[in-house]
Amino acid sequence: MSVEVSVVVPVMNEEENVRPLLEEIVAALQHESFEVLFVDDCSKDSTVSVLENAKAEFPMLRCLYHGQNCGQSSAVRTGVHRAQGTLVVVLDGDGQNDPADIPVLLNAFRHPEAPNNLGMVAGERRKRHDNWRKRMASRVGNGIRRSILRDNAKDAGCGLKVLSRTVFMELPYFDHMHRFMSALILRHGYEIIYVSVNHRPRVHGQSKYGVIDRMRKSITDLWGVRWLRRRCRLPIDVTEI
Ligand SMILES: Nc1nc2c(ncn2[C@@H]2O[C@H](COP(=O)(O)OP(=O)(O)OP(=O)(O)O)[C@@H](O)[C@H]2O)c(=O)[nH]1
Ligand SMILES: [Mg+2]
Repeated sequence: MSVEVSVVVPVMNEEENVRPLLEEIVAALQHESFEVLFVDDCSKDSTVSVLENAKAEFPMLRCLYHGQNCGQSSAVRTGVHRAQGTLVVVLDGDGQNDPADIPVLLNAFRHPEAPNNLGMVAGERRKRHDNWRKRMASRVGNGIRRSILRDNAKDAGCGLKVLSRTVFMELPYFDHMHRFMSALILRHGYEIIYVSVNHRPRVHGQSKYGVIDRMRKSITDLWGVRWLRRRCRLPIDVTEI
């Protein structure tokens, strides 16, 4: 059966979250032809066996495992590379993104008045359910990134996105690229629409990123992405005669 939508979920040590999240994704997409790819990044807990056990019950579930821990961006890349759909939905595996928002993003992507060169519909979290330290760091980080990259993204850290698979395949890959999707997509001449989405508290498991570590890495990457954007020369259209 052909698949139109591929949902890609990067996970590491999310044993209690994957099963309820899978159920919510399947419920949200009952009117779609879809697959769900969970990409496990060498978890140390029972995430993989929980997914394996769910396979018999959920025929649309695909499970991919990294033999080495390579990071969230790498897991997203693996999932998108293996995806069969023309549209890819990416969301976090910790249950903080609400799968009920997926149809809203898909409708925005397919809307008859959506721009022809639409590359991505990205979520923006309405009300963050994170602690204040994280919210404050995120606000500062978003402000600095926006002023340097001029990418117009208010909430680059929101994990929920719908992308054209071919657009993702054009983007350069580097560790933590998932935080710079808007800037990278604009670099390639595509448009982005932002949609306000729900955000939920993390109920199980632990956050994988510390505030300071995340900021340190993001500052280095910021200069790299700025360089990438400045060094991009692509034609708006190509004509064959
Ligand atoms: N595959 C893979 N996934 C990861 C890795 N680190 C985090 N993730 C997943 O990426 C998603 C986001 O990670 P979180 O720890 O929730 O980080 P966050 O949502 O950016 O930040 P919080 O606000 O702290 O939750 C979750 O599904 C994690 O399991 C990793 O190294 N590899
Ligand atoms: Mg999270």
